[in-house]
Amino acid sequence: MIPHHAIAPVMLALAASLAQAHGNDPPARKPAFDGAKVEPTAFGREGDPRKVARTIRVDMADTMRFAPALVTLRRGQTVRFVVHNAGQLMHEMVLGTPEALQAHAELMKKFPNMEHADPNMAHVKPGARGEIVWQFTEAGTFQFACLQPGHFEAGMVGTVVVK
Ligand SMILES: [Cu+2]
Repeated sequence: MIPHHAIAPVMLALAASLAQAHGNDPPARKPAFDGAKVEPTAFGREGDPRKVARTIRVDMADTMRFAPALVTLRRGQTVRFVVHNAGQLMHEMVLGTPEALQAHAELMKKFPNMEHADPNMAHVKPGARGEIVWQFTEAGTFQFACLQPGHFEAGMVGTVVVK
């Protein structure tokens, strides 16, 4: 039998790491831009903050809408989205293909506290603002969505057209 005093510190450490992985802690911080680590996707790639050609303010509200809900860009442009949350609820802006966002929304329903902090997303607390710097390397029609459980289904989706 292992004495209790030997187990307690282990249990505490385990509880602390679980509390970090779940719950309502501040969302994990995105690492700084590293060009060597950028992975291309069907809708572009993480943008270099030094090469931003355009800044677009996006407002999110508890009406489950983005404003603007339609953004038109040129292929190759690096854009900084400055994402404001004017609501009382947590919101987020996640860029992707319609298919990927749909799949991600399904996953969020199953795992509402799922931790994710990728370059294509900004989680924004009420009254706060976040940022996404993204280079749209492919022409096409893409989307941005709030994947907080129920928000996507309520219509919190916008469109990015890259020409
Ligand atoms: Cu939302």
